[in-house]
Amino acid sequence: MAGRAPRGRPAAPRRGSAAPRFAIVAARFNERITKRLVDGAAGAFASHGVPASRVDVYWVPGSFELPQAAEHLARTRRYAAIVCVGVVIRGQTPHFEHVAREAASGIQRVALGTGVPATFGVVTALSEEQAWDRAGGEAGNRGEEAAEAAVEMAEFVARVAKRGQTP
Ligand code: INI
Repeated sequence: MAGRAPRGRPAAPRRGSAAPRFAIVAARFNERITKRLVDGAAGAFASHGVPASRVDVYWVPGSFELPQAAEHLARTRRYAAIVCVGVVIRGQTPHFEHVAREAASGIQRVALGTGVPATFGVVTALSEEQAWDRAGGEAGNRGEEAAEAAVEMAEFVARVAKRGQTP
């Protein structure tokens, strides 16, 4: 059953050099669908008051490479959070499970290992139709949801750092 991530409290936008910067890492495999996820993520950032000039988009070959790129970006300490988007479709490859699993666990490992939130906007679908549904169709947009999560997690990290305690 398709579900959507619940929306969190919107982060108050900050202006100037203190305003947070975000990265979107996008997998080129199934590029036409992934572009919709990038658009969804960019739209969510805009709706939270994050200007496009503070969102950098990076493309990598496939979802397997998403954690590698996210790790490099996280280590720069330039980003408040990193959104990873990609599309993995079963049937296109016998290594669907490997790609999907490594993308998911690798992205989580980046977040836990660096302390920079890295969110999962990877569509894992049984067919191309299902993938479109999750990229701005009937079942929402995983890129948008991952950007929403990134804004909320960036806000969480900033609050904890400011107060020195869990809010
Ligand atoms: N990468 C994807 O993002 N989605 C897929 O569906 C996919 N399939 O089907 O193979 C895919 N494979 C490429 C993989 O992510 C790597 O780029 C490749 O194995 C090189 O490391």
